[in-house]
Amino acid sequence: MTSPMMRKLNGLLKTETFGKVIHYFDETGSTNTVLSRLAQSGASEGTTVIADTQTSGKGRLGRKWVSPPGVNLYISVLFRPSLPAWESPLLTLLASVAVTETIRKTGIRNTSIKWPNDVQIEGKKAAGVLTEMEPRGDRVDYIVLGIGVNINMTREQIKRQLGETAKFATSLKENLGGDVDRAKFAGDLLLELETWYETFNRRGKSSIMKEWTERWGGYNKRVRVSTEDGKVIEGTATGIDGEGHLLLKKDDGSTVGIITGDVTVI
Ligand code: BT5
Repeated sequence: MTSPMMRKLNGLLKTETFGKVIHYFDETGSTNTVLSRLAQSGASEGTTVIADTQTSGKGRLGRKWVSPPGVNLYISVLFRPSLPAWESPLLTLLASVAVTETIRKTGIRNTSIKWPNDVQIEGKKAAGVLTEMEPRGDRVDYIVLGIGVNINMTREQIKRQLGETAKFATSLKENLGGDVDRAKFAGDLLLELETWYETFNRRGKSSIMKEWTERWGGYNKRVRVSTEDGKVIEGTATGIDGEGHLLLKKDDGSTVGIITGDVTVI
C-alpha cells in the first residue's frame, strides 16, 4: 500500500476476504498478468492487484485496454471457485453485475450490461471485464478476473486516448459531471464482488443468471453478432445458458449458443 489512494482504500474496506491482500503498482504491464503469476505461486482467493496505469492493459481476444494514469481503476481479483472449467464464464456475468451495481451507487441510473463483458452507461462502454481461467483437469484451478473502469477520464482524454473508438466510450465523470473518488469506488466494487460471489456459492448459478439478465441491455432485442471466426449472424437475443453463452434465435427459428463474439443491437 504505497499510494494515498491505497491508504484510503485500506481504511474503507468492508470485505471479509476480497482485497485483504492488495498488491499495488504505480505502473505495471497488466494487473491480470501480475495476478496470474501470484496465483501460480499459491496466492489465496481474494488476492487483489491494482495499478494506477498499465502499459499493456489487455482486452479480450488480444485487444488492448487503454489505461492512462491518475484517472481510472485497473483491478484484478483472484477466484478459486469449485466449478467445472466450462462454467467459468459465469464469473464474467457475476463481475458485470457487481460493476453495474457499483456504478449505480455513484448515482448513475442508466447503466446496463452488454453481453458478455461490457458495462455501459447510455449505451457507451464505461467498463470491461477480462476473465482468464486456469484449468486443472476439467475443473477450475483459478480465475483471474480483471476489471477496467473509466472513472475520471474527461471527454477530451477519451478522444485523445481512444481515437476512432472514443464515440463508443464514456466515463463516470462524464455522466456525473464531477470527479468520483477512486478509492471509494474500488472499496465498493470489492464489496459487491464478494457479496455476489457469496450469493453465487450459496444459491447457485441461476441466481446470478437472473440478476445478470435483469441488467442486460440486449434482452429480447434484435442483434448482430460477429463471431471470433469472422462470421456474422443476426437474430433475437433470447437469453443466456448455464455456461454464460448467448442464446440467439435465428430467423429460421433455430437457436444457437454463442461462446465469444461482439454483439450490436440493430
Ligand atoms: C474488455 O475487452 O473490455 C476487457 C477489459 C479488461 C481490462 C482490465 S483492466 C484490469 C485488468 N488487467 C488487464 O490487462 N485487463 C483487465 P474487450 O471486450 O475485448 O474490449 C476491448 C476494446 O474496448 C478495445 O478493442 C477498444 O475498442 C475498447 N477500449 C479499449 N480501452 C478502452 C477504455 N479504456 N474504455 C472504453 N473502451 C476501451
